[in-house]
Amino acid sequence: MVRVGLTSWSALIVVDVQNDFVPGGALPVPNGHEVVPILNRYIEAFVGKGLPVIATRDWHPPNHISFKSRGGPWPPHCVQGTWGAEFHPELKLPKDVIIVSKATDPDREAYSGFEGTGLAERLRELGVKRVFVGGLATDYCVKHTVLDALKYGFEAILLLDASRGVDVNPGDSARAIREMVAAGAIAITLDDLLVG
Ligand code: VGL
Ligand code: ZN
Repeated sequence: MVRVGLTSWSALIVVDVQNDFVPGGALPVPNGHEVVPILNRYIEAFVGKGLPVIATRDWHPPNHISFKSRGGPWPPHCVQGTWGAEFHPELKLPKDVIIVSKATDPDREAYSGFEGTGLAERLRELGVKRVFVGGLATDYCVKHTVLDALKYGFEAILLLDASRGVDVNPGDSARAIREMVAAGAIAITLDDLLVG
């Protein structure tokens, strides 16, 4: 068991828990809906300590470069303003959640919540040094968000129980977890959280 403290310089980053990424959506992550009740428990812990909660969302224009119509790998998903781009209805985001929209440029893919969003500066202004990251998908946006957090000098805690992967190729999620840990991330589950 790893024990990781919910210190006063911690923030939670909930990655892309949107209708299109759960079963029934346009680009479903297998069992993606399972992260919702677990993330709600993490959210409760952070809100209880008055710590910031950030929710990223994939927020594509209808002609985004990642869509098959433009030669990209994905079916259209998370198009700005559509039902599929809305947060999962059972995700209990606090009223003062910081929403970060990403991959809004039609001509650029952006898997990381830090890419082109100003998130690193925003976190620094809040005095954050440690980010806890969970959501969808482990092998894409969670991975790139965790790796960028480390690159920007934050401590990154990967929430294993609150993340699920696409696994386009079998083993992608397991490889992504190894890559994040090799880069310096600490992988935990809810039991490891020291709320204090
Ligand atoms: C994602 C594929 C395409 C993600 C976003 O949120 O992990 N994956 N766009
Ligand atoms: Zn996308």
